[in-house]
Amino acid sequence: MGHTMKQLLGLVVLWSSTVVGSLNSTQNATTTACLQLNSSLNNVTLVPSESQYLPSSQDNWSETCWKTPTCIVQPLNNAEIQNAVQVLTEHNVKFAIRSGGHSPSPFAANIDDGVLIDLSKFNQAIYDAPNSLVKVGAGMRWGEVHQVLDPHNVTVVGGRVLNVGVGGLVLGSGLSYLSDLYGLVCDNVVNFEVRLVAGARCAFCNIHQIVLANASITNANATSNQDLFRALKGGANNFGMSIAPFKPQVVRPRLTKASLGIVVSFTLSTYPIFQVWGGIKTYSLEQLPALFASMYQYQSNPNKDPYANLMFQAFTTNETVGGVLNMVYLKPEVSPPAFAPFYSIPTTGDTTKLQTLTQMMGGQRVPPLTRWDWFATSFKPNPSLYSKIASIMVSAPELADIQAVQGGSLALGLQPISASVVHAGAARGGGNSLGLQAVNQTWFALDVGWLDAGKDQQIRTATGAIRERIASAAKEEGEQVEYLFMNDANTEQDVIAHYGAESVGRLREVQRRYDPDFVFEKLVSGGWKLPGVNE
Ligand SMILES: Cc1cc2nc3c(=O)[nH]c(=O)nc-3n(C[C@H](O)[C@H](O)[C@H](O)COP(=O)(O)OP(=O)(O)OC[C@H]3O[C@@H](n4cnc5c(N)ncnc54)[C@H](O)[C@@H]3O)c2cc1C
Ligand SMILES: *[C@@H]1O[C@H](CO)[C@@H](O)[C@H](O)[C@H]1NC(C)=O
Ligand SMILES: *[C@@H]1O[C@H](CO)[C@@H](O)[C@H](O)[C@H]1NC(C)=O
Ligand SMILES: *[C@@H]1O[C@H](CO)[C@@H](O)[C@H](O)[C@H]1NC(C)=O
Ligand SMILES: *[C@@H]1O[C@H](CO)[C@@H](O)[C@H](O)[C@H]1NC(C)=O
Ligand SMILES: *[C@@H]1O[C@H](CO)[C@@H](O)[C@H](O)[C@H]1NC(C)=O
Ligand SMILES: *[C@@H]1O[C@H](CO)[C@@H](O)[C@H](O)[C@H]1NC(C)=O
Ligand SMILES: *[C@@H]1O[C@H](CO)[C@@H](O)[C@H](O)[C@H]1NC(C)=O
Ligand SMILES: *[C@@H]1O[C@H](CO)[C@@H](O)[C@H](O)[C@H]1NC(C)=O
Ligand SMILES: *[C@@H]1O[C@H](CO)[C@@H](O)[C@H](O)[C@H]1NC(C)=O
Ligand SMILES: CC(=O)N[C@H]1CO[C@H](CO)[C@@H](O)[C@@H]1O
Repeated sequence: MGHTMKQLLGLVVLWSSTVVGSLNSTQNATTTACLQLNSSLNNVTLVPSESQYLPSSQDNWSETCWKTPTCIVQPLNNAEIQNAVQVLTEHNVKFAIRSGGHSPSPFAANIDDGVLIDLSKFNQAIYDAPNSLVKVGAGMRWGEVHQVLDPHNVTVVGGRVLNVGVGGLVLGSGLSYLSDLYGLVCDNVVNFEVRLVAGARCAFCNIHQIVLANASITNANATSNQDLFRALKGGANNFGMSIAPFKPQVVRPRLTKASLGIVVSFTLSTYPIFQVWGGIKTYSLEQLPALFASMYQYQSNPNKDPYANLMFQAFTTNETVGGVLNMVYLKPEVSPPAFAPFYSIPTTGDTTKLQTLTQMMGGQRVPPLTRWDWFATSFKPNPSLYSKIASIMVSAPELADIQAVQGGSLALGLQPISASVVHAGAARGGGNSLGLQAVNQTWFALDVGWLDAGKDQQIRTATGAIRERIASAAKEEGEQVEYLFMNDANTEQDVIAHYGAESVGRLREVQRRYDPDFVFEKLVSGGWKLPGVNE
């Protein structure tokens, strides 16, 4: 779009606000901040009619997350990110932050009547071979990270689907095909780089005003800001957004401290894993009981091979898709014994072969649906529970409510987590926020996809009810596990409360230390929050 057109649109914005005068105080502050950002940053998209607005506000995985921010800011570098955050806090404007945009939680990474910060220009990965580390920009997709690492025959503990973003996945903990060996994705971060804006809130003169003092960079790692390092591992956007020690240069009696940070890069450990055996085996739905039984056998192997990893999904509402077993052995060894429990079940398709891990992950399929949501629950593996779940998933009355919606499609996901995931993660040092128990467990996910925008509530109610049936079955069997995997959870699930009282207490303490008035908790309002904070 040419400058003349942009100026014209700018005039329209100013005209509508001054002449029509229809903006309330919140909208006025947001519009004012957007105009100020537009004058100081390179890439600010102001109004819905600008050509870049639609692709950007809808640049995400699920249409349920398409919102209408007042403007979209795409900072190009650290100076711009600091500038953006300064302007937003000065005007007390609500905002959302987006990395890869793959969270299906509607306001986690997008916003109505607020500002969307799009981190996609933080897209550099720098490999540090001597230290086996890679510094990854927070706005990257995992596929871009592998493009940088593949020439060196190394990999990271990262997401299992290449198109997903780095930022949200890491801050939500992150499950990887390498997790039995090295723990969760967040456990493999050795440094979080946080760009921060330190400021002070003027307590009496104007409740909203932030007096800005300084802008700098902070590292959170095993030796520096350890409390923040630990909090960020599972702390979602609560700490990425709101932390750093504040030392006002001019101390005024009526100022309380406040500070705000955005994670701009993650330094991750790399590992020499490259050629693997793996791919997808598909099954007809009638094999569901056999698949559940094999899954139990696989999980109860007393010498579970940590190089073997899998993720099972079954689309019980769609015979055509059926059961989908993504499996990978992290060495170039065909049909290893670790997967033996599955080999006798007849398949309807099989793409397993020797290939690179990146190629294997590139072969993963996601059905072509436009609206998505997820619900998580966790339990210990148990054959009787597994057969109850298999039966719920084909007979729950709510399945009909899902199938009645255009494209309505429900998948169950079984993600085996061995106790060694927890031990391997702990061995990486620094701790995390998750409150995991070192037991064998299954992170169960319900993924629901559909097409009809008018049926969001019907779909969510039905899926939530099926999740409740499964959680109750786990409770009846005495196999319930408290932890909920954030990256598979529904926005209504109080994920952080499930980290347990000790972890929540520690997170609250870190928050109290840095942001006692919850200023930033309130400005970044979407996604999973610390329980009780706004009470
Ligand atoms: C097809 C598919 C496959 C998946 N596979 C896996 C998997 O293998 N393992 C796994 O663990 N998860 C997986 N997920 C879930 C995924 O981890 C979450 O959807 C995650 O939120 C995606 O991260 P993102 O950066 O793309 O998301 P976004 O939607 O951009 O962000 C999610 C949340 O993180 C916050 N956030 C992001 N970046 C920052 C930052 N730099 N600072 C502060 N806050 C930030 C956002 O504000 C938002 O609240 C998958 C999702 C999809 C759609
Ligand atoms: C936004 O910035 C562009 C480019 O700097 C400028 O041409 C335009 O006038 C600005 N828009 C408004 C409404 O100020
Ligand atoms: C916001 O309100 C102030 C004070 O009333 C006014 O001067 C300004 O023009 C308004 N800004 C916008 C963008 O509406
Ligand atoms: C301003 O208007 C928006 C959009 O209609 C509304 O969501 C918000 O609550 C209003 N805020 C105030 C302070 O009135
Ligand atoms: C500006 O940002 C939009 C998305 O917000 C993007 O499509 C576009 O390529 C960016 N332009 C530049 C010059 O970076
Ligand atoms: C990567 O591995 C291949 C064999 O799989 C080998 O030919 C190549 O030299 C290796 N590259 C590096 C950088 O080690
Ligand atoms: C920020 O603070 C640091 C250390 O207190 C100081 O060295 C630096 O000059 C300050 N920067 C600005 C922009 O005030
Ligand atoms: C940890 O932070 C300190 C202080 O900023 C920094 O000097 C050090 O290099 C960081 N460590 C790592 C592993 O990045
Ligand atoms: C995990 O399961 C294996 C196989 O049943 C068992 O040998 C191991 O003791 C279990 N570990 C824990 C901590 O329960
Ligand atoms: C089942 O899935 C296939 C493949 O994704 C799709 O083409 C088909 O439309 C789906 N059927 C129903 C009833 O949703
Ligand atoms: C830019 C981008 O990834 N957009 C995607 C948003 O989600 C829809 C539905 O899955 C995709 O078709 C787009 O490619």
